[in-house]
Amino acid sequence: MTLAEQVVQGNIRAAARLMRDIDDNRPSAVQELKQLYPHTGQAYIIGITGPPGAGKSTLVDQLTASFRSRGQKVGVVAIDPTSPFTGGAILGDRIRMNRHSCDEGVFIRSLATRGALGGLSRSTTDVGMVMDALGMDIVIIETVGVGQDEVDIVKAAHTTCVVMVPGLGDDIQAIKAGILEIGDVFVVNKADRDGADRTTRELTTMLEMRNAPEGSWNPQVLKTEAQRGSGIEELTAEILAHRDFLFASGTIDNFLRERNQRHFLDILRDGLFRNALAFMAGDDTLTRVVEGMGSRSIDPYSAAEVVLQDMLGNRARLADS
Ligand SMILES: Nc1nc2c(ncn2[C@@H]2O[C@H](COP(=O)(O)OP(=O)(O)O)[C@@H](O)[C@H]2O)c(=O)[nH]1
Ligand SMILES: [Mg+2]
Repeated sequence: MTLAEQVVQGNIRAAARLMRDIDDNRPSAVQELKQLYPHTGQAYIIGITGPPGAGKSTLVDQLTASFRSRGQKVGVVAIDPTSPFTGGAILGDRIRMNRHSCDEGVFIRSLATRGALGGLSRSTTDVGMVMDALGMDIVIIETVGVGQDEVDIVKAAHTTCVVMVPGLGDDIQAIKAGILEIGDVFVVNKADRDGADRTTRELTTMLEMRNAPEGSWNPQVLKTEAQRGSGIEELTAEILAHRDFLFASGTIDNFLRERNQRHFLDILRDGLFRNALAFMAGDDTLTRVVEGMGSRSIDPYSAAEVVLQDMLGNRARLADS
């Protein structure tokens, strides 16, 4: 039996092996993912993003418990963009999630690596698909909301929760509009700290100032204390309300179409880039281009066009530029 077949049958060890192969960028993983694909699309994906230390992992642990008590199986993908060798945050995640470690209905995976090719967003999608095919009803993706990679990751989630903490003060103004745009639910965690109400008010005001189109989802700002588990039921209910909205409004169709298009284009971009590198590996093109650029005898625009034309072997299909 292939790994994919075993995963579909609910084999947790096979899932873990396939995720390792994905991490290691093994070509065999792609073959398995092809087989897995028809069995995906069932899980509901929740993205949790926010600055480091906001309490995301603690919140994920509480949400996991909350969905488990509703009889749902939960997969967790925790992404830490720091070096895989520091281990700190990941170890922390493991400890925080420890109470679920004997629960067969919970599957936790930390991704620390940032592959040279494909990127974090690709491997997160792939790992999420394995959890989906394994039969997890809910897949929670925790990511530090800093860069474009992370924004791309949460865009793949059905519901995205942006986690903040009190006392950001004026910094809250510095939060990129992009973060406001991607949030379906906003959480002010550490509500036991001073300034929680103020942060909640500021966030609410910022959200109200957006010109959201008529009939679109209206994100709420909720207060939680992840450490003590307060506000978690309300948060779960809000996530489920957003899910209901997606389906009842038909927004889900557009969302899925856009997500599938991004997924395909991601893979295509990877493939093209890989091919270009492999194509140039056969000769000294790369060295010649770089040296030519140094003496300004070659410009990178023309060089890239030539490589693409040679690689694709079809000049007519390339757009004029
Ligand atoms: N005071 C307070 N501390 C919290 C709360 N939730 C989490 N923490 C603590 O904040 C720290 C960072 O939490 P963690 O979940 O690792 O944050 P992450 O980096 O966003 O994943 C830990 O020491 C948590 O125990 C809370 O509601 N109140
Ligand atoms: Mg964390």
